[in-house]
Amino acid sequence: MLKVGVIGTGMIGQDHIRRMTAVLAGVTVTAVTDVDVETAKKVAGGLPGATLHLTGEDLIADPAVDAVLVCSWGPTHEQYVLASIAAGKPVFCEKPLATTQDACLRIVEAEVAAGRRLVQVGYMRRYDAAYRALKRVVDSGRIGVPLMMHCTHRNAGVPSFYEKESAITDTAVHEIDMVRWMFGEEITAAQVLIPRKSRNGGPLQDPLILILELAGGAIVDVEISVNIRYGYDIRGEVVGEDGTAALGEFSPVVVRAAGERSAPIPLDWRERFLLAYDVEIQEWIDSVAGGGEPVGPSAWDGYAAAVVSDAGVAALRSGSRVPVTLAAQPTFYRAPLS
Ligand code: NAD
Ligand code: ISE
Repeated sequence: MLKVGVIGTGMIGQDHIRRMTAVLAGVTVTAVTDVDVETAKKVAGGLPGATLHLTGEDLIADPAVDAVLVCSWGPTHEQYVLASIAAGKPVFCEKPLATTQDACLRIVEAEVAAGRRLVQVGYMRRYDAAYRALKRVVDSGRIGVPLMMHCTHRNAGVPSFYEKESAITDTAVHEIDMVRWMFGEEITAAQVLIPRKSRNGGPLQDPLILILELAGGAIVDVEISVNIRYGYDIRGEVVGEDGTAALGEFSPVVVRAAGERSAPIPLDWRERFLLAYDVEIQEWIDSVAGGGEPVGPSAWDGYAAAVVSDAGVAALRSGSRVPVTLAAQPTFYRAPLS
């Protein structure tokens, strides 16, 4: 039974605790912490036998914690991931790995120095049945060489701490990781187009279109709308030389009534990616239980996504096309992107 400590008991922290206690196998949540002590106390109250720690560092040092799940805000990820590596404990870090590429590189360097993989990053689209099916079609060659991909990432709304740059660093960063995995190639440049501003966007520039260039010449466009109001809508279509392949519609039911055909739209990421998170966390548990290494998105993947995300932010601010340059990849990470 893998004993997991959770840092950050907000929205996704509570959702991962729910799945680890009620859905998944081979795991028990033994400790929690949050700077919001009242919330952490409430969450700990629902976990018989779990310890409430006042700091993330105390939780990481707890002998009753075999592995760490970091679900706190992005700017706090680096300190907890580095402390977990120093303690020799596997750490699953929600995206982004860290909020700057320099911080991600420090994590990469610490993991390489530790000499074994300890870090996995929460890019859950790689575990989603629809994205996996789309990748299987692309890899099969059935639609020919992929030339373009059109992506849509729409949120009904976003929290009040969300900033102009968050559209890239917090939202489109999922497409940045997914595209590297889907095409098996690095992203080489980013550009941002700014359409007419939505009246629902408040102080944000909403929507945005992010254009990503890939090493092999394919081009990907990502519509990012984070105040679309009607629901959470994720789409993707790959255009190949001989055909196209797109993610299917999410809804499990279609209603025909009163002269209309309708289907429900998910409210947010928890509903749309419910099963992907289940598979992602179960595979992580199974891989690290008994001293094994994680096999999902690595610290290098977290670093590569951060470099592209930084380029996207620079492109948003400057209006220019910004090239992406990655550091030399340590041989430690030289495995296929898939
Ligand atoms: P949230 O604000 O609901 O929860 C974050 C929690 O972290 C809060 O309770 C906050 O008090 C706590 N916290 C902040 N600083 C801390 C610190 N130093 N130590 C301990 N706790 C601290 O946010 P959320 O939506 O749950 O997002 C958390 C992380 O998960 C973010 O990195 C976000 O990008 C990521 N996320 C990923 C997905 C996904 O689809 N994979 C979805 C949502 C959020
Ligand atoms: C959130 O943090 C997520 O990761 C969701 O998957 C994404 O859709 C949303 O835009 C982010 O704020």
